[in-house]
Amino acid sequence: MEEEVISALESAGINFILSLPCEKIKRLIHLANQNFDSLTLCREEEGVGIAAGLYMAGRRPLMIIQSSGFGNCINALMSLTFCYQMPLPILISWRGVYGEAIEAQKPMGERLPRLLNALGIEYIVFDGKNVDEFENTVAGAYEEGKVKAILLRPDIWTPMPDISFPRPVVSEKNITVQGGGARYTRYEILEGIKNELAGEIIVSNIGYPSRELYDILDQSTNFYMLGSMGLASAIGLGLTLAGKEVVVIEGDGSILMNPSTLFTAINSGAGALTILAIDNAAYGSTGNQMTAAAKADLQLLAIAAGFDKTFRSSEPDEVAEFLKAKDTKFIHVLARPGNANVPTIPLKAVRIKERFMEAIR
Ligand SMILES: Cc1ncc(C[n+]2csc(CCOP(=O)(O)OP(=O)(O)O)c2C)c(N)n1
Repeated sequence: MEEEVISALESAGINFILSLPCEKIKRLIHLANQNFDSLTLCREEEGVGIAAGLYMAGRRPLMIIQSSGFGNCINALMSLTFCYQMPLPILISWRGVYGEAIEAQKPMGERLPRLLNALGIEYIVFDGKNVDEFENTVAGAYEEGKVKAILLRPDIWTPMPDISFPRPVVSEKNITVQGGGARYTRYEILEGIKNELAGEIIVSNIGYPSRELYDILDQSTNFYMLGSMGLASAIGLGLTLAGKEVVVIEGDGSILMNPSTLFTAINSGAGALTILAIDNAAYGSTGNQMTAAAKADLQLLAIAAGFDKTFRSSEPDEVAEFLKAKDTKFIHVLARPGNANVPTIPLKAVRIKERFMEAIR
């Protein structure tokens, strides 16, 4: 069965697998990872962002997750994939039904078809016999630019022994980071590094970061996030995995929503992903409510995730210097809370996507 599914994915043109495992389909995931470029996720939601980045840079990703994990990506699917009209086929290991033994799988699994209907996501159930329908559904997601789900019956898969591997040794790190105060607002920092950002592929965070960037330096290589809070780094990672050099303009609140993506990025071996974390210790775009970053250290978080190159500064000139190298790094920029008085971005989501894809081709 697994081999048939793999060849159907190949025929449908899939070339990148993003997965978070389910025990029922472990052989399928194992084979998918062997047969395609692949990445194991820390959280399903980030997979939606990574898939968006991969797609916009010309790849054809597919996600393989469990029904519980579908619950972890609903807003991302609506405010990113659906809103920007991007394709994404998702194989969902359908738990909670077919004599499920684990009680906690039932509430989500039993409601999954109704949930998909409510979200306007087309789906089929794969029972092992409808391989053609399976392949058409996967290919159809790309032909129609839509999210499509395939619910995988749990009782059709071949068992497989657990994987075993030696536990890697954790590297010891000699860590010193510098403190320092914040002098400038996000807008002042973006304006101060404008020349370094010109011509770069940029993913910019939801809310004022995107509005301010649009005001300072609108360019077709800017991908403005209009929703999907917490996915800026994931979208940047997807683009990087497709070979692009990317600068992500992040926020502290957004990093704290999906800190896992820092870990996924390093685990992926991503090439040239710069995360510019503008840390104003606040949810700036919603009125400067203080975030947990006020008592934490995002640079240390990046080091913990495995970033070898991290920097901290509050000075735009210094940040501009850090930006010069085209490699994977985390730049922790300390900023004062505050938003510039700039209008919302007048571009529609689909227009942002189309001109971005055209520009980075
Ligand atoms: C899932 C979700 N939760 C909450 C919001 C509302 N929201 C939009 S932007 C934002 C603040 C983002 O803060 P941060 O990442 O620190 O960036 P800043 O605006 O401070 O630059 C919030 C809470 C949202 N759009 N989506």
